[in-house]
Amino acid sequence: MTSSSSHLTLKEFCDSNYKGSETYDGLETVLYGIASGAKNLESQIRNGNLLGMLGATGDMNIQGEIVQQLDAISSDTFVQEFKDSKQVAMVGCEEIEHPVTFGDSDQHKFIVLMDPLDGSSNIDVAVSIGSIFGIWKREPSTPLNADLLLRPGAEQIGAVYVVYGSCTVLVIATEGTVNEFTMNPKDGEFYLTSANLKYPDKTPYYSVNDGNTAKWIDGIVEAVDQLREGRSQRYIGSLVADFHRNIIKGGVFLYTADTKNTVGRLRLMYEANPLGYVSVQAGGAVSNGIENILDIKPVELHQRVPLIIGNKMLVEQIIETVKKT
Ligand code: AHM
Ligand code: MG
Repeated sequence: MTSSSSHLTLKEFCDSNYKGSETYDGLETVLYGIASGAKNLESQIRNGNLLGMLGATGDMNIQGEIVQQLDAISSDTFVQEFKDSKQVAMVGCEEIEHPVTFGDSDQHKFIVLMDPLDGSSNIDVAVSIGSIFGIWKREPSTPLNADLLLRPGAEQIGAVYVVYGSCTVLVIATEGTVNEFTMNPKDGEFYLTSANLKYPDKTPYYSVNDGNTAKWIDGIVEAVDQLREGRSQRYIGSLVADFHRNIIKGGVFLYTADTKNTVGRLRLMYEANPLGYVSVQAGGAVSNGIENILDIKPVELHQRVPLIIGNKMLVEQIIETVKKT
């Protein structure tokens, strides 16, 4: 067994990869903020049942969904971390109607869009949940307005996600590389556990909510039938955890439009764009069935999108099957 001392710490990794780089300088402070927020949340999630922090707040969010106590706590936690970083100019958040603005100095050079707690329906039942972040650059002196956030996912300079599962992992993607860090619960530090992650060629898994079959168009019914051949279905119901399994073990996730979710269910800015960016850096793909999701020019902060994400060959196979059916 290797000890954590044989792994690079997040700080050592950031020092050698981001410090002093023209694009990424300052990003390390944003990443430390995410790591600190994740460590804090990890403990609240593990103890939530004992501390009376599970269950709903009684409020409804902008998405029309019931807000869980931990949704609100995670949103507040990361907003505070980004404010304290003094590097983030604005944050868009799945739980907050309007963007949160921190400062417009030249030092405030990053924009973050986040789903602070993905998989809300799994909070109360001890199943993996996570946090998702897309990171954009803000050029000096650019005015802070909503348009600064409504940019295609292809303009992200990085994306990060955390999975609070049987262990807590933090995955960071920047141009061409995806790196996984695991939290050591003894010291709360994140250590590099997988460098330069790429999807494996094998694709043992597909992830879809089968309960929606009757609502799908014929092309998706056919595409899922094809996926079933020789593969196991794995569906956690927390996108970030399903995505993490598929990137490591191989597979594809889809949540397309159906008669109930006519424009898709998942959020372009908080879920599809950041995970889409990670997927592409790992050699995979992301599509709404028609185009690369990262090329979509967003019109609205909270917009939803059909999502097909994972192994490139499988994403293409699904699109082809839908076209032909
Ligand atoms: P959330 O961000 O409020 O948790 O909602 C998004 C979640 C995804 O994590 C998951 O893939 C999907 O909703 C599950 O939806 P369904 O219960 O319809 O299968
Ligand atoms: Mg979510």
